[in-house]
Amino acid sequence: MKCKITNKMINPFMSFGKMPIANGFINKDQFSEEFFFEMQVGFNEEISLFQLNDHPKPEKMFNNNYPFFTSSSDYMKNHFRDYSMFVKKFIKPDSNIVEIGSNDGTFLKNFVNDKNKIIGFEPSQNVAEIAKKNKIPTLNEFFNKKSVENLNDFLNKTDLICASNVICHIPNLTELIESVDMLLSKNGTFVFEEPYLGSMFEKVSYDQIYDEHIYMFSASSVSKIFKIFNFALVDVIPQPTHGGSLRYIIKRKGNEVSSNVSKIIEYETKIGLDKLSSCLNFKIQCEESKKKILNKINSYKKNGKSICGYAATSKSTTILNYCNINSNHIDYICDTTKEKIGKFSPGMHIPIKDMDYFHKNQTDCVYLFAWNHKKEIFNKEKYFKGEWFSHVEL
Ligand code: DWN
Repeated sequence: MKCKITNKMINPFMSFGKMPIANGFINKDQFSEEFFFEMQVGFNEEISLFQLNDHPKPEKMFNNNYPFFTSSSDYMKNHFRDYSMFVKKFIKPDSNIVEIGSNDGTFLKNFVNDKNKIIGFEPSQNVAEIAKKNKIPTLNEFFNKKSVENLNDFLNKTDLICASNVICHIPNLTELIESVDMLLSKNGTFVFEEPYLGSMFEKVSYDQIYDEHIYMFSASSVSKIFKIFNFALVDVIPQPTHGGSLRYIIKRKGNEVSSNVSKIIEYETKIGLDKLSSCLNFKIQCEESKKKILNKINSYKKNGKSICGYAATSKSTTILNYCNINSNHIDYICDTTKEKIGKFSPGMHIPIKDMDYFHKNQTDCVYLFAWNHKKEIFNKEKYFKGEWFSHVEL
């Protein structure tokens, strides 16, 4: 595949095999027409960017039936309230604010009572509808040059653009940054947070890689990419969300840069996060992780234990399909999302049940697929007497 920023060929270093749409939960009558793509990953050393070799068209993933809602986690709701407090230092009482991939409006709702003019871009119609119902100004569109070019009130007049767990979903980073450039005021700030490549390598949480996650960023890659477009990474702040994320603060070139940036880039260089060699090491660790989890599950089964999954996350699609774990291993996956309940997991077709089912049917062992929400979930399920496990350390 050609890198969309440098236009150079990148050779994939690893394949996770055939993958379905990570959030493509389906009914039985759709099994035969399910879409799959070969999920290979590559690394562009020139800009230190970890990326998918190929990905389904965005419309195949983000449409009228997107089943992920930011508000499904109380912890994340609090996180977004704190995030909104953090960004207030970048705005005036009447500043314009844009969010890219605003989902159900969990973040923007923290601004609706202020004098700020806000707009969220959300391409999944069912999710955008929820935000609109909650009176959060939302455009049901992908964020690109075409969708921003007629926003006269916002062009060059937006003091703050935010995004969370979204920039890695956008294939054309060049157009993304050019669209940000069209909106941002002279002293405007672009803040986004994403799962961190360094945390994924450390935890061997390869389940962060799926169709929607086209890129895994680091401070090194973000700094190099934005430099090409005359922007600068001026600060970077680690976040505990999604197993370890980084919050990137971007401004037009010429602004003061925090020492956090050079510190983290030095650290990344020291551990080789900017080199293909760490990816090759990660590949070996993924293969070991796969063997380990299969041994664990097979040993539970041999000992007559029942197993279910907890939370039908996008991430679980990668684990189940890469490790070939199906309903012979896992009886069902419980989840709180009504749009997933009653359907089957992508590719492996494990039934999705509601939480009531989980509480009424005592299972011996539970694969925690939402390991990133373990604190919140363990707190809710403190009366569960069985054994929790996952491919990452709990
Ligand atoms: O980037 C993305 C992240 C932010 O959200 C998207 N590409 C899609 C999605 O990924 P995910 O599905 O892996 O996200 P979570 O937040 O790890 O998991 C959400 C799922 O877990 C939902 O289906 C709801 C479920 N869940 C649950 O059943 N009980 C979540 C919590 C916290 C719970 O207590």
